[in-house]
Amino acid sequence: MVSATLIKELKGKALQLRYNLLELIGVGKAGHLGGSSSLAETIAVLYFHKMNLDRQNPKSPDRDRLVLSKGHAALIQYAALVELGYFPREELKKVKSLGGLLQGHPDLSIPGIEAVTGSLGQGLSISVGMALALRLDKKACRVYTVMGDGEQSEGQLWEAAMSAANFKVDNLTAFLDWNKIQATGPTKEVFSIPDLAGKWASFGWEVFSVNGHDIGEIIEAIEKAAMVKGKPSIIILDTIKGKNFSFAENNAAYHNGILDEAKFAQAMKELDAQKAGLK
Ligand SMILES: Cc1ncc(C[n+]2csc(CCOP(=O)(O)OP(=O)(O)O)c2C)c(N)n1
Repeated sequence: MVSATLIKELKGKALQLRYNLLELIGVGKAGHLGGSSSLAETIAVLYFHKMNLDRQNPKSPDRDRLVLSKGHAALIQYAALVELGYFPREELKKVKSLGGLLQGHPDLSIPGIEAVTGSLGQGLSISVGMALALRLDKKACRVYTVMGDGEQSEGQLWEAAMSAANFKVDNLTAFLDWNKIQATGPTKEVFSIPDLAGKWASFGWEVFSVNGHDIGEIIEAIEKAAMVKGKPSIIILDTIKGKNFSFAENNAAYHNGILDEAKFAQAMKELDAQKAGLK
């Protein structure tokens, strides 16, 4: 049972991540709000509770790794890395600008980023390699990787899924952000992949399904996944794309949409209301 104090603390972190998303996106610029905000709770749990990290040394060999396979949602990772102190806050305003540190997709020049991603389907292969290398080095670290549901149509991903099962990669936990919407519309209309849980199980993975906005459920699934021996695990996160921004929820227009001044102000107001509710 996860303590109420911890849940409250991590809810506060998830809220801070969403404020950081707004700072990153700003007014009048395109930004991946939808698929970033669907991950806020999971990213908060990983970076502020579960992952073993050394804030003074982001490259510590004993760190846990997080590979964001759905690299277009980099903003949610930047939102967390800045809170860990991996780069100065001023960088948030310079995202995607010449001379800025933060690229539109994850890049190895950014402290805390483990892999270059953005071409969908590659992050799981990278993660399997990392997990195997850590096993060879007899390191107790875990590798976490986050995929999207639209991304599930990439063939390379299933090759990686088979190899992870074949090599019994049990130091790897994957997440599937099942927000049911991809870039241009509902995933089931763009490229339908029914029974994702059944597919992953049939590929030899241990499958957990949780409410991806419920911090207690996420923590419990991560802990159960860490106990699984002899096979990799995947946690399917039932989420809402654009979560906590009413105009963006379940709305493909905010996959990589632009916030005008009115929408930005509304988004801020909605987060402020949530903040007041957390007190
Ligand atoms: C190989 C490849 N093909 C196409 C794209 C363009 N693209 C960027 S995001 C996206 C949709 C991804 O949907 P999903 O995985 O569900 O992400 P989420 O909705 O969670 O943001 C696509 C097709 C890409 N980045 N890589």
